[in-house]
Amino acid sequence: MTAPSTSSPSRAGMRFPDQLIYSGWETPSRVEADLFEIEADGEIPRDLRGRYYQIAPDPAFPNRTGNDIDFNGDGMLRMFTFADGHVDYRSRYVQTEKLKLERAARRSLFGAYRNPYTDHFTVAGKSRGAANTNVVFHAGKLLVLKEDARATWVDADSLETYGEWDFDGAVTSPTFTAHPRTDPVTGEMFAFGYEAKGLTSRDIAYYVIDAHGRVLHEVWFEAPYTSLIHDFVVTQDYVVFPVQPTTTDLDRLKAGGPHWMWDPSKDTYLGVMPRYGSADEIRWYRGPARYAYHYFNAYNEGTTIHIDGCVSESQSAPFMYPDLLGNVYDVTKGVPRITRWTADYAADDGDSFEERVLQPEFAEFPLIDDRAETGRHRIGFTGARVLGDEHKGGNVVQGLNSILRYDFDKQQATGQYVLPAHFTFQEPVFVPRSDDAPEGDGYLLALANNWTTMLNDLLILDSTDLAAGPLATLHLPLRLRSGIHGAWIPEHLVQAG
Ligand code: V55
Ligand code: FE
Repeated sequence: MTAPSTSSPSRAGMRFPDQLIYSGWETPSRVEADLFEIEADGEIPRDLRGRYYQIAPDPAFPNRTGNDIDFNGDGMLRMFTFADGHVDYRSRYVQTEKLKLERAARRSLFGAYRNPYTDHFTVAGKSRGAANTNVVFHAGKLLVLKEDARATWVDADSLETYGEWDFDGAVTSPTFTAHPRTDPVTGEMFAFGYEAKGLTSRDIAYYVIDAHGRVLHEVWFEAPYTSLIHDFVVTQDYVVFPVQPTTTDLDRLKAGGPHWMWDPSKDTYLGVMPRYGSADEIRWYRGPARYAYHYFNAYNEGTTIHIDGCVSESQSAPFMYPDLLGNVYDVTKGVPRITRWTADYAADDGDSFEERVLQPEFAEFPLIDDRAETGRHRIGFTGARVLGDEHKGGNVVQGLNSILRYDFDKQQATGQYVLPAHFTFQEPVFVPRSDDAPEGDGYLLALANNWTTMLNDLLILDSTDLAAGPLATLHLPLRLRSGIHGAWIPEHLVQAG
């Protein structure tokens, strides 16, 4: 049985090649499922009422270059619906322009990650957005995000795709970060696009979008150099753009090379601007080469700004972003650790920022209680990797087998859950126990990869007693390829959307 198609479909059978990124946990799952009443051990808290959305790169076709990186797969949106102690599951591909074109051809037409020079000529100028990195709910819309493209609007219940969303034409940047920040009091969403004037451009467009989805404030400026700006932070009074030496090169792209490489010869710059400021108010603070994919949050006390993230001394994903100078990868330098950067916007004695490593363990996928975002956070959670274990991972460097609770006031870990052997974690999300529960008091939801059965569990942990282990474990009859980010949306917000 073949579906009719307007362009000529490939005659060859479809087969993913024998490559690391298509094997193990990263074997494409590709299943669009509806699952009613997931099996569970333990008691699912009845006050969990809402949706846990998570998005994963899940290649629909083998990449036409014969290999790929994880960050290039087509977005598969997953939704766990929690109600009255029961959980249902749904997954759907985000129907991007890319996926629709490739389905019509029954093969991949878009090539390497963020390199249009590797595309089939028939898709020149088409959106390369894979909608595979994060999911946010703002102003009644569920948006799936990929930082090299516009946001994609999807239905919060059916998961049907409405299409790319440019905020009624107000966001003209062709790129939109996968990590917007939200002020929980004003409902404002802070976002940016980088490479905003085209491939490898230094331009950054910054947007403040109000609670109704209208653009309130917009600033365009140039970074000291073009870099992978995956996340940023916003405080009550400032916004911080981290520029770190994972760099690009147009000639390299034209030759079919990787979009990003790690360049340890360059400095890190933190661009600090008042939250509703202008380009001429940006101050750049300088430090040695560092990389942080993700930050917990940042807050300011007067003009002093504290930025908490998971920072490594070199690129933590060298298999994706190789060293430009050909240095042999130093595993210890690639370990991201909970780290605080501090900068003073009013300082008149130079342009450096302070750095303090707070915790020695490998930590990635940091998060806070969203109710503290842009304000002073005291509690953080993060995926972590207990060193010296024999756990398997999607890749050797980033296998997470633990979740850590970190108290930024006490500057110490105040809870940890370590999975049994042969399990690894995907990113956790936090759900407050109630609207007025203290900061960090609630639940953590996290997919656990069971490497024995090659199936997923979804664990529900008490965020105040991680060591006690899961309150409930949901058992899926599916393997869910490694997701990137997710979000918990309370049911009353979904219904009001
Ligand atoms: C990241 C993920 C991406 C990407 C760039 O987690 C950075 C970091 C899933 O796609 O395109
Ligand atoms: Fe991210």
